[in-house]
Amino acid sequence: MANIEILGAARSTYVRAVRMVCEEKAIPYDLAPAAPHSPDVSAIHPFGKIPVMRHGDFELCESKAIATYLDLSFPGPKVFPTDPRQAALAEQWVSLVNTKMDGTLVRTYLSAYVFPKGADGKPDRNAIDAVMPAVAEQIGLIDRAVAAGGYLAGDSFTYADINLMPILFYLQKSPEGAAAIASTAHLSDYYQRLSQRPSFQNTMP
Ligand SMILES: N[C@@H](CCC(=O)N[C@@H](CS)C(=O)NCC(=O)O)C(=O)O
Repeated sequence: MANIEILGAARSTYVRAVRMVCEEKAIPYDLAPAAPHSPDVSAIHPFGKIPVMRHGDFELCESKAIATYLDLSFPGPKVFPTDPRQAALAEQWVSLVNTKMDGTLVRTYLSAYVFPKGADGKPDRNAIDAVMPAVAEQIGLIDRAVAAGGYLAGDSFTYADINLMPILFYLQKSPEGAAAIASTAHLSDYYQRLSQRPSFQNTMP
């Protein structure tokens, strides 16, 4: 059987998450650099988003679906728990991050730095200030979530953590995001601990 082929850009948080699954499970894979809406990507994802995956003649899009396929198809540590409650908690956190927090933390806050729209090509200070209450609220929510068990879903590392870590990586590199994480009681430790994992180190953008 052919290697797993992940199409996408290394800088994408969603691409990094599926690559981290490959690394955690020691799945051989190739990263084929591809931009959103490029022909190869749009042939697989109906809205042209990255990552997409090829495995032999099987093609798949959407990071969570790709992660599930990898977890079910390959040996190695499970990134989706089998215990019903822990599995549901992992799903819950993937959903919360992808449907709400990605919009606030990545598409609004971080994008203000990556795609500056202010005067003189600088980041739009008003846009950043406007989103900061929501950023602080969501950082606080994650901080409380990891307080008890040290992970998002109970007391073990799951795809919920994998899905979040690439976002925290960029937050750590932005002034207000780094300050917000540094001020937390638990999230700061969580980030430092999980960022030591080889799957995270081996997928640096
Ligand atoms: N729901 C998708 C989201 C993927 C996504 O938004 N990828 C971004 C890059 S991080 C992208 O392709 N953006 C281009 C666009 O939305 O047009 C997934 O989980 O794979």
